[in-house]
Amino acid sequence: MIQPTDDGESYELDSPTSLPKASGFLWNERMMIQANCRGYVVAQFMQPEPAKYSHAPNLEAKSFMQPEQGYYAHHPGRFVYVKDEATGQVFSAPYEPVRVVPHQFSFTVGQDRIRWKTQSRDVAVEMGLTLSKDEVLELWRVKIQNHSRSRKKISFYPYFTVGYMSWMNQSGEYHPELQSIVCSSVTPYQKYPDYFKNRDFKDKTFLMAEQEPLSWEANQEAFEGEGGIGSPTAVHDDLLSQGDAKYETPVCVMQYRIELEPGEEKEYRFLFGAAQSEQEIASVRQRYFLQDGFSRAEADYRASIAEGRGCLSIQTPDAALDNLVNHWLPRQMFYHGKTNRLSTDPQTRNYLQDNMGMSYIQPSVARNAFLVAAGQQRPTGEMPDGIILHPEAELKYINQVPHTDHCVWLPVCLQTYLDETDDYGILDEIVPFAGGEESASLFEHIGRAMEWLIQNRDHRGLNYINQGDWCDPMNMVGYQGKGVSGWLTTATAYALRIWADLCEKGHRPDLASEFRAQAQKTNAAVNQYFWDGDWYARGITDDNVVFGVRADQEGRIFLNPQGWALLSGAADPDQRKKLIAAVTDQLETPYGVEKLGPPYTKMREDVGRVTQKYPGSAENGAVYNHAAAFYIYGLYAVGEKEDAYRLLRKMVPGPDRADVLQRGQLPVFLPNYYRGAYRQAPRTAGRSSQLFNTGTVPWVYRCLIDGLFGIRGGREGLTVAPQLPEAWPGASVRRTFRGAVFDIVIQRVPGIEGTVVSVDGQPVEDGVIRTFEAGREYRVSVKIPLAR
Ligand code: CEZ
Repeated sequence: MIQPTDDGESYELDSPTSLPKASGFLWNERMMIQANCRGYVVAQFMQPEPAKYSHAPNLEAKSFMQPEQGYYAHHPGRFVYVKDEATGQVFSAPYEPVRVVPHQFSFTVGQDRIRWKTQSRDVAVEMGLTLSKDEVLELWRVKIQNHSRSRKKISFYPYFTVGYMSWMNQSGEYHPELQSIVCSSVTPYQKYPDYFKNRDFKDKTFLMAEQEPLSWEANQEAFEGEGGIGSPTAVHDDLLSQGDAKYETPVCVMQYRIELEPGEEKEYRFLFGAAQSEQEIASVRQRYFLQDGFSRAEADYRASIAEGRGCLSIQTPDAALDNLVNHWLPRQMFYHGKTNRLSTDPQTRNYLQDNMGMSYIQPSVARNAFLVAAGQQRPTGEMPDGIILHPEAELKYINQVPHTDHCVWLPVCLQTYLDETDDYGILDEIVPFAGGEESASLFEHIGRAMEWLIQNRDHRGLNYINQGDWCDPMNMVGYQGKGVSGWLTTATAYALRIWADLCEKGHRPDLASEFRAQAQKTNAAVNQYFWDGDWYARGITDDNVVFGVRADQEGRIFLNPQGWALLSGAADPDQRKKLIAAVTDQLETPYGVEKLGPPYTKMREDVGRVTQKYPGSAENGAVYNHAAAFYIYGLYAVGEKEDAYRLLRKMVPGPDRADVLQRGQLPVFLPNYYRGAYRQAPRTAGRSSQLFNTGTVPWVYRCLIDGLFGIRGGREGLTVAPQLPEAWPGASVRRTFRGAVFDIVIQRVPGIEGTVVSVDGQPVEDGVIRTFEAGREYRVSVKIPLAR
């Protein structure tokens, strides 16, 4: 069914129907494309705001990437119809829209390409998709193979959907001089200033062929005829009608008629993408086909993706986890760090966490991001809801709703950057505040952010939530200006604790003790007002109602206050035991730990929009992997390694078939959630959102580095203190750190209590490797006690 290729770099699925939504994604700095095993595609590019070149078949809402996107017959996609000229039989690759059950099928998701192979009777079609390094272009290879023992006469039709481009102006026609079908449109607008904003838009979608087609069709309806998309009339005709579209929904279909000897195959190359003008399309043709830049572009793209290698390569008893960590987590982290989720105004918390992840891949990118974010901080210390990344950009969607948590992420995310690089010099960088009236060191900026968190509180010392904290749709707890967040108050205690440590390490012990005292005071307030006896409450509403407590029928327990109370130090050993038991008992499922439970089934006007989300979806009680990662990081922080590993492992589909089928995704990315409501709606529990935009990945990577393998950087060097699950006899890790490479072998041995570390045979007393040089490799032996 599904298996990684031998080199682990790709994952293969052998059926278009067992995991119908299984998908992979590719990206570059301008665009992103998610393609599923059946040929359906979601693609968008930046100009500078997100735009499409392959649209839905009718007007579609502009929104951010959504979870659990449904597919339908005319959903945008990339397909190849094949007609056996002798028998007239038609099938389509990869599977949609004709849905002939293939004799053989494979869907292979790789690091820099996605491939499909569909064989119906004795004709096979291979389709391969990759991107260029920095253009809005899809690079396609289509190979037709004759697996019969006789000569075959075949017509095949690349069918690339364009959809409903514009209610103002849309058309399509074939341009022989460009060997392309070019579909033109005008992005709709009504205010004249938008004309000047839109006039350079890439409003053309084109399918370009390297080999001249025998015929073509640019009119969707004419192509389908009465046969419909499942059996288009035009494919059953002898030749496509060479039609155009005139304010009609266009399409890109070409026809090739070939004769293949037994065992013979022929390959064709195509480009599909967006352009502003025919001149631009002509230059693409020149560069990619007339000067054969196609293969070079493929190689450049592969190299650009390979730059996203992580700093960990592991070999453990858990092969599926190894594959995810070695081949897919860094890739997903790199995507977030390089594209900022294709937003010109990423949410501040997302921007900081996504770049926290880049600390493990390209620290210079992370460094720049911390300075960019600080440069948009208000002189009051408050951080904005979004970070503007383009001069024409403005704060949109959720960034227009005031949230009060963004300051927390500065020290929490910077800590990872400093652990990896020891670049404390960044704290001396002078950065202006928003408005540019005043500038100060990054150190001062973060200090003010902490002060802002300390003062943005009520009389009880609890942090206001306004219209949301980390949980975006928790928008009615504090919109009247009195409601407070249990999670944010606890997270503030953790941030103050981290900042105190960084002040200490940054040679400001005076401030360190001040912030440490504030952290303790905050933890005390958390215990006074939010401890419910067995777990921590989620918050207190404008009407002073505590929620997320035993007394609640719905939303009785929330995960985030529990995880962060482990991190902030608010929970003492007895409270830890109780909250972990409560989480295990009420929120743990076979698919991971749910964000809250029981999910809300009706609106709570003193909590907000989160309670209106479908029970078990997204923030309303899904296995929300970002929140689960926080909790797992908290478990490692307090040494609860068995719970931590068990929950970490539940994030990865499989290994058993039933689990993979229920989740419905390939383990090539971590989705933002798996459906929850396991105790209420088991039929849908575990289903993947298929949404790979999520802050989960950098936190899972932190769990691996700071927790499971315990190979964490710090001012002194690399601290080695693994927390392997008891079931593992050992593990080996190749860790790159500050330019050096550490080959670490961890083994359980009898007769020892603690962890014994040696480097190249030399014992390292306290497990901190202080002396090492960039460019050198070191053999690290780590001996740990036998399993209890
Ligand atoms: O967006 C995420 C945010 O990007 O929701 C997280 C939040 O911490 C992240 O910063 C938890 O709320 O508006 C909505 O209802 C959406 O559900 C967004 O909150 C959510 C979606 O994942 C965006 O794709």
